[in-house]
Amino acid sequence: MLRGADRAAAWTPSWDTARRWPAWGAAALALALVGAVGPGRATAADFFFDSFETSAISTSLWSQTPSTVPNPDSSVVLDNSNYAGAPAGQRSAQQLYHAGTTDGGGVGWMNIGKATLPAHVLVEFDFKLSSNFHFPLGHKWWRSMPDMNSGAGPNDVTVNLQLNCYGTCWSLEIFSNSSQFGYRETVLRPPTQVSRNTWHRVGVRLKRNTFSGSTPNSDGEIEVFLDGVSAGRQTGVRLAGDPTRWLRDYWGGPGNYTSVTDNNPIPEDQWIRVDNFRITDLAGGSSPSTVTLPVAPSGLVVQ
Ligand SMILES: [Ca+2]
Repeated sequence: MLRGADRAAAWTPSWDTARRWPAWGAAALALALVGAVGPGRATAADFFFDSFETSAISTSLWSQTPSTVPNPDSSVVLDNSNYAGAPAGQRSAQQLYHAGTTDGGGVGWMNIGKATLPAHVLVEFDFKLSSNFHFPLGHKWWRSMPDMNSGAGPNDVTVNLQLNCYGTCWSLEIFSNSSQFGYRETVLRPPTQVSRNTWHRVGVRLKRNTFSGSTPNSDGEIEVFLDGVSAGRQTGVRLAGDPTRWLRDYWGGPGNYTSVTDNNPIPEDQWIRVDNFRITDLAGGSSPSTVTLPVAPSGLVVQ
């Protein structure tokens, strides 16, 4: 098993975008086999983590500043994630969606007004859908912006992860504003398969583009994972159009059920449970990422 530092370093090899697993070229294999002995190796660290083991959604971990409005459809329930390797516990968070809903049902735990996210970040959470879960055409699963109170400013980026196509594709959507360099939209839409009544883990990796002075370079990266396996990745992305504006506020799980476009309302009450919401800083630190990268074969000699 790759250790944390190795996992973080393993982000750098070139991935085969046509396959679900990285192409283990000689350089990548050598990188995996030499271990954490190289100089200047990037490491990973938790930026945020909640296993929802408190009796109610923690107001110290989750902030909806300036106004905290409890969502009556958000709660903590006795159902701990049993995703492989998940921490032991008893509880998870639940978002209830009522019968008849065609839109709305926003997640009731958000972080607003706290620290800016790392420039290279992995956001993951375990989730379970009720056995009667009815997939809409589109469903916003995670959202992040620099400032959710003010909305998207003229130099802000908005990131949406949606479970679209009636539950058969992810849609990772980057809306990058720049008053100076124009608007840029990037959509990554890999196919997926999400089963009900089973704990899964979804992940989103975002690597902010660099800048030449104040000019944004199109060298950012975005990626979606399901159960630790890359579902799709895109390079050459402009996420930030302004070096002073980056993601800060975010949801803690799935929000709006958006079936208003297909007039296909929820037939009966259903829920999504979330556990082990984790944000990992892939640019620095020492804690391991929880995305399971392929393990390099042992006993091989790299020529
Ligand atoms: Ca838990």
